[in-house]
Amino acid sequence: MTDDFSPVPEDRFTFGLWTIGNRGRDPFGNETRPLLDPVDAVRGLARIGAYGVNFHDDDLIPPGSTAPERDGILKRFREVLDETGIKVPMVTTNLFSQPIFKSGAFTANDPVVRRHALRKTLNAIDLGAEFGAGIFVMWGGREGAECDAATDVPSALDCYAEAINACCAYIKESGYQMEIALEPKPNEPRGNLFLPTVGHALAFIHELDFPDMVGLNPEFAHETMSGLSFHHAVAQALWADKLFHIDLNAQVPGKFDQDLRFGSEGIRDAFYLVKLLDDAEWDGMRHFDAHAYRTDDIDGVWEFAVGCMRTYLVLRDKARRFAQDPEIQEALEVTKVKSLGIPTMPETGADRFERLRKETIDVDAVAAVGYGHERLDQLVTELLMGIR
Ligand code: GCO
Ligand code: MN
Ligand code: MN
Repeated sequence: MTDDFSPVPEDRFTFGLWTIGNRGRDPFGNETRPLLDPVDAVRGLARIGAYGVNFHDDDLIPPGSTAPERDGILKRFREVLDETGIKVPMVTTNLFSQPIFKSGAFTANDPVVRRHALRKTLNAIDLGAEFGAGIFVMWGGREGAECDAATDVPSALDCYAEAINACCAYIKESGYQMEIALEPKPNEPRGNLFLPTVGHALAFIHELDFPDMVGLNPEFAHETMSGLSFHHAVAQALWADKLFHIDLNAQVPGKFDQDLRFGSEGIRDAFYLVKLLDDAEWDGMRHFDAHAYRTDDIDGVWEFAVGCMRTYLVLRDKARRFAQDPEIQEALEVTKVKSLGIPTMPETGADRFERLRKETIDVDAVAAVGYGHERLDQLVTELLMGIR
């Protein structure tokens, strides 16, 4: 079936090998799906209209592969990319699965572990460059603590910064066109993770040696786990020119990291997010970092992937209707939202504070004005429910 909500590569939707290849394992249960060959994953993505595929080093090249095995895997993968036109916009490194990283990678107390993590990351950067990836995501899955006595947060952050500085220097010295996107998360798998929110990560970037090369990869589920608005977090990242990449999925607040199909929960926040990206004409990759319910087989996986993209396109259509709906536009006038574009103090000159002070207004009259939020919010609700 092809309709107005059928994705095409120009929509810039991407998936990770680990997302469509997710086998349904959870802390209580084993895999419910067989391995998905990366070559079949790429063919499937091309079939459903995606733009690209992203991967961790270990997703493509299983740890322990010999050099000839590695060459064979890369050759097959390159061939299927050429055959399908699927791109590799982002790569990342797995610094969380292997036991050596049980107490952190870039922030492990033992410098032997930190050096091992850095070596693995430099190799993954090379791998990304080989496939033309412009974004390198860093999610510090094991950077954190349960036993706070066993770490020292400021020193751990120094180590975190040192590793990122080294990666930036390596990218520059290698002549690669690549930027780093940090992915904040509050907890899981560690009790507390370093750089827990978009706000923490934004502040951290300015302490780095090459702040221009480092931005964010915010994730819907991660901010929601902290009880924060994802739409607001992304808006601030955009405002700071730091939205380098985005991880889309769905999450219920107060629950474990669910990685649900985009829009399956939190549809309102998802709507405002899509509207934000569309209004800003943001041209980055819409990456779905989510996976199918473990109840499903491979057919369900492709239903899931198509569902993520269709929901995004439906919400994009709603965002455009929002802009054209006369009643919504009228209600927006009442809110005075466009007046945010008026500077508060346009005055210049040495007497500007004096002029501000001299101005008189009718405080009670201004305070008595209603802004019509109830009407506007109901109109948005009706738009989302499909009757506008
Ligand atoms: C998670 C994270 C990961 C990262 C991925 C890319 O909660 O497991 O979201 O899926 O996004 O490792 O770095
Ligand atoms: Mn996640
Ligand atoms: Mn993620």
